Amino acid sequence: MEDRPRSLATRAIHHGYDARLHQGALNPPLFLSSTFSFPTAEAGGAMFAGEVEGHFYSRISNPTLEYLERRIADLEGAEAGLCAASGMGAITATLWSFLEAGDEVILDKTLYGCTFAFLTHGLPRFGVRVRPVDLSDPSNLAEAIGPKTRIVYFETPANPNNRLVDIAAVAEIAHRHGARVVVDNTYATPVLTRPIEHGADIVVHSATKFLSGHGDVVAGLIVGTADDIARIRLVGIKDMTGAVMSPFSAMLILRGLKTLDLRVQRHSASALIVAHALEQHPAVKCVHYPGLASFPQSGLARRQMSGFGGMIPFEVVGGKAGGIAMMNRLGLIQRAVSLGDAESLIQHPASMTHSTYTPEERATHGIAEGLVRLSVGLEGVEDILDDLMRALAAHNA
Ligand code: 4LM
Repeated sequence: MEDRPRSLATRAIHHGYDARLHQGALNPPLFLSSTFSFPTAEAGGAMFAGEVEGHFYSRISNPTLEYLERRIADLEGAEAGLCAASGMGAITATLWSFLEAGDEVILDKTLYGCTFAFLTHGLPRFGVRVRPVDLSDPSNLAEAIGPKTRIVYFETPANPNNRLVDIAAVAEIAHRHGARVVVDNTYATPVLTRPIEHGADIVVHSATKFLSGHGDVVAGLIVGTADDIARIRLVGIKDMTGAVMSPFSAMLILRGLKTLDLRVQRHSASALIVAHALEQHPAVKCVHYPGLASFPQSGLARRQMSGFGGMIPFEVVGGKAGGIAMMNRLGLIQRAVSLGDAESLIQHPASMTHSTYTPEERATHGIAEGLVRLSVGLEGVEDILDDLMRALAAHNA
């Protein structure tokens, strides 16, 4: 019988680890070692010179991190993977590795608040030009891209409003101009979208979210070609940021990945039910969920995603004050930033995750002041609905 490729759910549990090499232990060992001894001084020198492979200091590599790097690369369909201390560590290390003064980055208009702050307020201090462009229409990229554009950067779905970017269309334009495409795949995870398959060069993640899934770790991951990942490891992580993941965090993420497929399916199924219920409620002004027929990019969502994820941005009647009041009436759903946890979480982007934008920037970048963002958790969906309906019923009163 011909070998059929294993499913993502199976690879998330098994890929890149052989228990027989570790006394049968089904979970990868935790190598809590900052440094590794050399058999001879010459062997150490050869490792430093890159002539011999091996672990010698955990700011560069570590065996526990290596298991996770192999696994995430496989799930994303990339050649190689790399761990980082946080999502922001992954993003900054990646960008520092490819940019110098005089270069230009094109970024989508809607990005997680700290990514936006790093790109638009941080990088220009070092002579890098940044141009926010609405990439939900790829023709805007064709107009904006130039000979100095090194990187095109976006999230899809984007935080906080779920706007999508057509990865293949953007990659085609970027590559014609010699620019790398970097996609933050935190929201979709490789269960729902694999940007490399659509032409992206590098994928970054906040592994703090769905990948680890239990809200007990802050971490980041990067995948790409072996050459790009080696460069980010040696330049962005080793020398420029030092944003190294702890082996303990890698162990927690490897544990989380075992249930990634199951969890993301459940987050998506519950979110679709919740999005429909919210959309029909008279106290709700609008719901931005890619699985709804009313979502302006629902065609692209169906083409590019195999499910619609657990994130629901919506606005209630009464704008910001209405949204805040509704949040304060919730009992089960926790008022907290972050996302992708077992617990349902709700936050107000304009005063929390996206307070790094000025009010004018939020207005021109499509982030409504009244928007609230729900991360649908793994509780029984009927309990999530009860909590929301109770809070919204009082809204009408
Ligand atoms: C939040 N997000 O939205 P670390 N990329 C995306 C993100 O949503 C985040 C990061 C990167 C939230 C945090 C408070 C799309 C974070 C940054 O937090 O550095 O792992 O990831 O609620």
